[in-house]
Amino acid sequence: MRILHTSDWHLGRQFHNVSLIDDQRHILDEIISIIRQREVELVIVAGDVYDRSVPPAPAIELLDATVQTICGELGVAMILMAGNHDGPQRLGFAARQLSGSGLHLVGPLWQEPAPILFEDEHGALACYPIPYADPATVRQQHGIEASGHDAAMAHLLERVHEDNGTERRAVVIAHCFLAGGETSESERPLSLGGAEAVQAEHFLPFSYAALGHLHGAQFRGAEHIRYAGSPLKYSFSEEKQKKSVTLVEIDGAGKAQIEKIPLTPLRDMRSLEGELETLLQQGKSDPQRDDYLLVRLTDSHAILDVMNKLREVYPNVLHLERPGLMGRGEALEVSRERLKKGEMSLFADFYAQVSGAPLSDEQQSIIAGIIETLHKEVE
Ligand SMILES: [Mn+2]
Repeated sequence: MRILHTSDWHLGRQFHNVSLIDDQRHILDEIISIIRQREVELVIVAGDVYDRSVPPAPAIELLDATVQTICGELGVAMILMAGNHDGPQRLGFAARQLSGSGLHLVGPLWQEPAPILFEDEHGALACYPIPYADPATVRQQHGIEASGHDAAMAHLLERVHEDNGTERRAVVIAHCFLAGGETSESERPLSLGGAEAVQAEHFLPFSYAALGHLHGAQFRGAEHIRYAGSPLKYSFSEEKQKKSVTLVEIDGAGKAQIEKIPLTPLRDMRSLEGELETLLQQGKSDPQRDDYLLVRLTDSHAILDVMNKLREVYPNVLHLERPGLMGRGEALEVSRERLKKGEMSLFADFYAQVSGAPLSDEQQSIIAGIIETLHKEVE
């Protein structure tokens, strides 16, 4: 059975007040091409389908169109499971009615394990989704003592193991943080103070564990206990990551063959560092200048209207840092006299930037007089 494992789509996400819906549409189109080309039989989205529990209308439209293509036109089954960002009741609407059509929506956590059953040339294969639930919910719903995420997950996997037995091949789908996992800034922690970690070894007995939550693709404990990662970068901390989906082939013996298939975004997300003039020059011949950028300017003087200057060349600069200025700012002693000198040098920088020439002695004394007068007025 050929399964495409992906997760953390976060449809409807905004980044620095910019909607990523066009980028998400582009990457889902690419995923659909992979499903066609590689003759995928089942698509698993292991949580965080949407970015929030009440997603914006364009995100719902995009998911609707995607499901229509994958399940409707291609006839490929899908499991869409709730993660910590999803509203489980909303995501699970009409799940029982839709499952007959090959669309399996998994919203709130089950009371009894509820496998989704498939058949291939080797026989039966069971998929067990474990949608995200906090330990308090698991405790209350299952009447157990579990104090944290690890104990709660251990209990749920124990139930799955009992339900499935040892003969049938089983894939577990979960949304959790595995101990030792590498995090990114775009993940919302599942609990404060590090109590969120789950031990990877609980997942060892299964053919494959399709995990969601961590946005970088990685495995923990064993090759078949794996995060597919998000299909797009959702923070600048992910700029070095290469995003992908994971193709998993489960053979007759229940062994998983794993292949990562890289994805190419509409616009990449990366950072640039240097002096303004250099960056503007480079940008003119940069074929990727539409990328989402974090710019770190190393210039040590004040510059007027920096963001607009940068955006003339790089239209999607989302965030600006000025380490050059901050370094100098920290060195300044905040005394009255120093502050006055600071104003003068800031103005001198500004003047030189705008006019291309330094202040003359006469101009300097005029500005010094004005600053003096302003300070007196304030006092
Ligand atoms: Mn996520």
